[in-house]
Amino acid sequence: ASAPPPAPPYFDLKAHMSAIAEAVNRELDVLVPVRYPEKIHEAMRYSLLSPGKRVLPLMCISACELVGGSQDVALPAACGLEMIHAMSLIHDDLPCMDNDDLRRGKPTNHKVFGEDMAVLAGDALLTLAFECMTKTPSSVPAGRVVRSIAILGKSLGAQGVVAGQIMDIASEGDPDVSLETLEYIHVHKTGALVEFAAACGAILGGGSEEEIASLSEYGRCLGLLHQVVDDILDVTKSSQQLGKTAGKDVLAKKATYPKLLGLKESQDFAQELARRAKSFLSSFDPQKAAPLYSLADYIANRQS
Ligand code: GRG
Repeated sequence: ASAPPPAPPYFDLKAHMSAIAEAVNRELDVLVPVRYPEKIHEAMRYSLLSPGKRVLPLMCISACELVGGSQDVALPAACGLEMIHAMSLIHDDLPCMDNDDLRRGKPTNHKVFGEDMAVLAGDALLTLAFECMTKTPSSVPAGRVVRSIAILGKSLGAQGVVAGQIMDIASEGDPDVSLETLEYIHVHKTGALVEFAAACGAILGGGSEEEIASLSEYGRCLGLLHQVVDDILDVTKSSQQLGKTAGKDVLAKKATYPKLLGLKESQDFAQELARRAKSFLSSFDPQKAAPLYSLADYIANRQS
């Protein structure tokens, strides 16, 4: 095993997160105005502008700044990432997928706008995201933009997010899902976009090949970490809510890390993933890498 990373300097992640969320939200509001035909734009805005943590933009912008780029270089890609995140949630909630009525505490997109509009709002957000990726300042060499877009296409398609979603659907209700399959699902369904967020920030910011590779690995670890922690919280939260049998029924059918590894082992695995993620930052100036160090701890230690 490699040496543990150095202790990061104190960093106010909350303040940094709010500042980035504000900048991104302002930009998203401009990028998707209500215009003719109004209903589709309203459906897009409903999910895109609903309050989320904006973790993907944070990763993208922080990776860009870490390799010497500025926030305005990564902002269009950061907005594109949030559009893709929103579209994947809209489609994930559809009756033909997870069939969820609530998301971020509000009725899901198809519940408000209808299934047809929700599918199209997702399509429109996905295509707008690709358009958005090209809107970098003119100082950014076109080759970096093209490379980012190529990786994005691959990360989302049948070798990436879509592959994870397919395996997730295929293994639903299967009592014998293996640890390998569970990891495949998470690494593709969630990890691919998180990995891209960090890699694309590094590419657009002009990082070296080593820096781009390290930040991709960092993102990959954080994507999996997010899902392992999600699984752990499913168990620990539902054990605090005895009597809520509906949630338990869903959990009983779903393959999760605690179910396959045990709770303690899953918690250890989460700590190991956070450690591994941070080890990919060890070649950077710790002061400059502080946002990404803190983000790894934040994702590992979140309670909800
Ligand atoms: C991307 C082409 C393409 C198709 C989508 C539906 C689908 C195919 C994939 C599902 C992807 C999915 C829903 C992954 C889970 C992502 C995830 C970690 C969601 C929760 O993120 P939070 O809690 O969200 O960070 P907030 O609300 O804070 O933004």
